[in-house]
Amino acid sequence: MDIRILGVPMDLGADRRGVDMGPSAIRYGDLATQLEEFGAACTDGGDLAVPRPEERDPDSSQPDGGRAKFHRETKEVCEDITTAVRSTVADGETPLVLGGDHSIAIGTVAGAAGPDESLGVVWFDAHGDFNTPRTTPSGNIHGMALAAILGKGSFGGEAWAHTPAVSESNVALVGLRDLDDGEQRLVRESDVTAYTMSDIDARGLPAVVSEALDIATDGTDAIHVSLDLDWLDPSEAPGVGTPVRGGVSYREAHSAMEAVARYRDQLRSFELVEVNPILDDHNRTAELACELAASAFGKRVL
Ligand code: 6HN
Ligand code: MN
Ligand code: MN
Ligand code: MN
Repeated sequence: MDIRILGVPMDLGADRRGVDMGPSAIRYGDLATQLEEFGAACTDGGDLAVPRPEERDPDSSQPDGGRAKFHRETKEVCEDITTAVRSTVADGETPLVLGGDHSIAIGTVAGAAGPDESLGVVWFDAHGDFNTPRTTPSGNIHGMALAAILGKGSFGGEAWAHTPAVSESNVALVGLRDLDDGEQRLVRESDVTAYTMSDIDARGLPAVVSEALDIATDGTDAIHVSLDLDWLDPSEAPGVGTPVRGGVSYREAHSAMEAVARYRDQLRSFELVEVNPILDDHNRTAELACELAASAFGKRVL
């Protein structure tokens, strides 16, 4: 498998500064070496340019009364991500996109989905990222990323990235434990499948993850896997912008990524987001992100 690393030092979609340093911290965690150790060929495509929030006006207000901070800048960056991901796929390589906050997924998914194809998505996260500019309590686009991908909400007067390649019935969220009220309603009304931490408690992680992968691969041409590091319990992954107690354990996270690796022929793109080195404990979360990527791309003990 040929992997191309693409860094997106993006933090316009989140309140707390620091996730823009995620790509650097993950590379410092020896990502490329870990992938090459088990035989993956790995190139680094460098970082995309992202404007600094201090240089811009967040200008969050939307014509319909909603709020989405830095929506213009975020759209521009996402277009660049889409272009970079598309050309990576066209070159026969698998994009491994390093965030940055979760808003980058809007760009990644649009680039991963070919014009006449269908794409399934598995979204590992404590959060639903299913707000719209009208339901958001924060105005932060990282909390709206999945909704935007599915064409929900109005940004600058129109739906954002509506990616026809992604059908709600092929989207699975795994590990939810923190949803805002309006967001909860939108998840319920949608056709996505949402697994909460309670589902994982009741059924066990392997059963839930295998069902999520079934949903994403059912009738689709390929899948995108988005891994928000706040999916893990903060005791394992303290370096994230929006930690929530009660997440999955170190072993459960590896088990899930090993399940992803069983579908690596269908794995179109993979994403590591929300690593915040400022809040981390000696780069532990970034190193964990590297390990989990290696598991997802097929690293085996034996
Ligand atoms: N993430 N639901 C909160 C919001 O502001 O919309 C938190 C979102 C967190 C997003 O972790 O990718
Ligand atoms: Mn701009
Ligand atoms: Mn997220
Ligand atoms: Mn999250």
